[in-house]
Amino acid sequence: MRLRALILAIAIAPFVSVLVTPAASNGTACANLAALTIPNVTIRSATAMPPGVFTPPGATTARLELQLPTFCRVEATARPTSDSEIKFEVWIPPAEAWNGKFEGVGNGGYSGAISYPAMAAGLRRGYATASTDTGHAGDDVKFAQGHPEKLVDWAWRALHITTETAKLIVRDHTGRFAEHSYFSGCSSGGHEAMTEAQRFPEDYDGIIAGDPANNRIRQTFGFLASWIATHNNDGSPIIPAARLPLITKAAVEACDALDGLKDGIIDDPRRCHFDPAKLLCPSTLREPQARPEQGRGTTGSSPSSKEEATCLTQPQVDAVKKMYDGVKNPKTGEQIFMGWPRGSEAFGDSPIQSWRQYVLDPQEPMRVGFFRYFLFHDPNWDYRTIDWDRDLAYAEKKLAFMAAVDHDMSAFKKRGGKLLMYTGWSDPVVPPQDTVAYYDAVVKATGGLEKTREFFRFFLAPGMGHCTGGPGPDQFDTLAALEQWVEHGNAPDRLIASHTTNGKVDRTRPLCLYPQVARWKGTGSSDDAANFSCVAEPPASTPARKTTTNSTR
Ligand SMILES: [Ca+2]
Repeated sequence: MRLRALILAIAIAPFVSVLVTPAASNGTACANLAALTIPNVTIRSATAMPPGVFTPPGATTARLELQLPTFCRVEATARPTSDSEIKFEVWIPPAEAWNGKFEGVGNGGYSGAISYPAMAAGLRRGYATASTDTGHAGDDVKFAQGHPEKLVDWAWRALHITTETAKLIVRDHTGRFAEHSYFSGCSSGGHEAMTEAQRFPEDYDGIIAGDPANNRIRQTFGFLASWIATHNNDGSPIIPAARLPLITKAAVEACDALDGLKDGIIDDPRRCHFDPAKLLCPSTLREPQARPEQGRGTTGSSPSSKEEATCLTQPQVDAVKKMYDGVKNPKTGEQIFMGWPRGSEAFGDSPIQSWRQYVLDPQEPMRVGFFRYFLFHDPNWDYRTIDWDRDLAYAEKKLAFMAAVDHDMSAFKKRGGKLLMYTGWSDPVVPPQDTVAYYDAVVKATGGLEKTREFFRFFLAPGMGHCTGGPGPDQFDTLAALEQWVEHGNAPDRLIASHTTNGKVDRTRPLCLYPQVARWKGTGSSDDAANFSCVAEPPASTPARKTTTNSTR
């Protein structure tokens, strides 16, 4: 549309066309970018891409195909060390489509893949954009076995080098540096976001950190503790995956109304104290009387299969409690890592919408390779020998560069950077309580909430899972909000989020500026964001009320 307006303007007033085409490129033609001589960087290809379907390299299904406008595609490899092989791509819109800005996009898990869909989204919005594979291929942490520099590349170096180099390539092609630079990532991308803000505050003007896995070392200890707590000695899960929805249902029933609105969402799991013992099977309850010699959790009795579908055995109850409680240092009592919130047990069908993907389903503790390949350099290390005190201290000393947990964000604040963080209150992968604790610590180090909000704002999404999904509204435009903040000084007080079922929006809500919470005003549809206020304190006693539409999804 912008292009059409431009052509029209030129047609009407050709003699002033020079005034309306400031975006005309004075830079190097796309194909000629292959001749750039950036130190330690090889440009593998530079191609002017026609509009149409782009199939990401390695894509095996049509589902992964992307419909793209025309752009300049640059494929490159950076080798900052002899052990490095950091692949990245830079996509640049043509002059008339470029919004003058740059967006770096983040990765997931231990990555090993360029984030093509996120690049596509940036390109469609007019951004020049870049993504890296973080220096290796695939999500298996074995990549760093015998390759300590590749671990550094993954932890921080690949993204920083990609960012610096991409900005230069954009400049060389367009003839000018981008006016603003943004970074957007969730999960590991959220970790990358925090790394950039803390380690390289000059890289980005605005940063979006979603469900950040920035407390990476302790997160890995959390996965280990959770796996041990939920698996028998033979490696079989104590809690059958099929039993998880039962627990979520009971937790939601117990805590839904705490926020004054029965809408199928636990607004703040910190205020929910649902006890899974409420689900204990009646026959198990009778067990101590029948056979008092048998201890808790060791009973060999099994409730009838009919009961099992609707209740939990004592060992299952114990395992669920350990998931909620997180892991403590047995020597000092310190909370090593937060547990997972009530409501995150199973709220959807896919394994990542429950405790399955990162805790219950794996045959061994998730990311056990962290200990075997990064920390102890012993592929045969037995995870049941973990020393929660000394091994954690050793890990935090040896692998400190793998986490981004600095509370001092003053350098990013001083350079005028803006950071927008969000997380889902039902996240079963990165415990939201850890993200809350991190923000609280930054507030303390910064000198209070107001001073922190000047550059760092946090939004919690009730009922949202890991980056997306869940019964709560999970779609919101963080980039638009951040652009308003960085470019116009309009700091976001709320984000309007929507929830869709079968492609249709069936609920909108404000996500409020932490620590504010969204409260229904008492009139109008409770599925319409307009009928909610962001308030500092929840009302003392608001009677529970049914929603105006279906409350269970
Ligand atoms: Ca509720």
